[in-house]
Amino acid sequence: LAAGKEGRREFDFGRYVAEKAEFVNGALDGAVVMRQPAVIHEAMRYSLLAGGKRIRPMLCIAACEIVGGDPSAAVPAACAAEMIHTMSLIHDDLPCMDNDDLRRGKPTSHKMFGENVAVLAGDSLLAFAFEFIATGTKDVAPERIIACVDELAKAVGGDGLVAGQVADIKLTGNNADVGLDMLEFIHIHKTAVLLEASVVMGAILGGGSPQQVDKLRIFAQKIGLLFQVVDDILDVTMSSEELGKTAGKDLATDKTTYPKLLGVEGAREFANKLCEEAKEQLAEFDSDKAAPLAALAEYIGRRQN
Ligand code: GRG
Repeated sequence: LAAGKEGRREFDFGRYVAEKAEFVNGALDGAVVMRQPAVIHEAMRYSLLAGGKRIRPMLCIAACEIVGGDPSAAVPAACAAEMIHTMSLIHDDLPCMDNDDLRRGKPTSHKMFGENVAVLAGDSLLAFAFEFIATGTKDVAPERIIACVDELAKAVGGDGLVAGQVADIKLTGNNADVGLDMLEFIHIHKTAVLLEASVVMGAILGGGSPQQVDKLRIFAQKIGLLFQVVDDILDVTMSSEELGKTAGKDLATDKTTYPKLLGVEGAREFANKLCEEAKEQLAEFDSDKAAPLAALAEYIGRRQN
């Protein structure tokens, strides 16, 4: 926080994001070090350190701070959330899933290392995420560490990321009947649950009360859905520019999106509503400590990539 024009303390979001991203990148770099077998550690590091906005670690650290915790308590969990996010991207890009050649502007893991190593790099990042929380978290009561592991594990498996991915896969090529409920199921599970786990882990590790954790969970659920609604809007508006017409690719094809179901304006209104409802959850926290999470919600609402 810096003194503003009228002596009011203003939160410098750009600086916060730059500092936290640099810090998280350093922590990830130190977490997965080169060792034998070299190829697997090289592949893990390749994807983990390939850039990315680091939204999940930032949410985790900011949630720790809002409840008055020492941010260092949340760093292993913040890194673990990014490891799991990264492994889900590696697997999502595989030929048996989305079959993508590029991720974060670089060749995908299987393009660089082959499919077999890419699968294993994802698997080892998943396992290491939990190891890193268990061995790296310091000065936190063991019950709170176990609660974090539980939270993260639930976000990954058959009730989390995997559930969202499998629902998405089963719909491929069969999009005509997808309604808002199914769209939300996929988005909540593919995207929102990991954002939720990131926030909840930070709040638990920072020493948050059950009531504070509950409020922050609702905050995270709102921004998780917001993230995906904005993603859908970006898909449409970005391709509109490319195509030079008002309807973008998702309005022109079968794929169900929020703009397709609600119209672009309707989807924007829904996004604004989610952002406001998320920020309402922060009302009872100290406003200085709440500034990073509030700014992250706004950033997710107006992001351009
Ligand atoms: C978790 C065991 C396990 C398997 C993976 C493949 C799969 C199951 C799930 C797919 C999940 C997936 C790809 C969801 C999309 C998530 C998403 C919103 C990605 C984009 O996130 P950003 O914008 O990306 O934060 P950066 O690159 O900035 O990190």
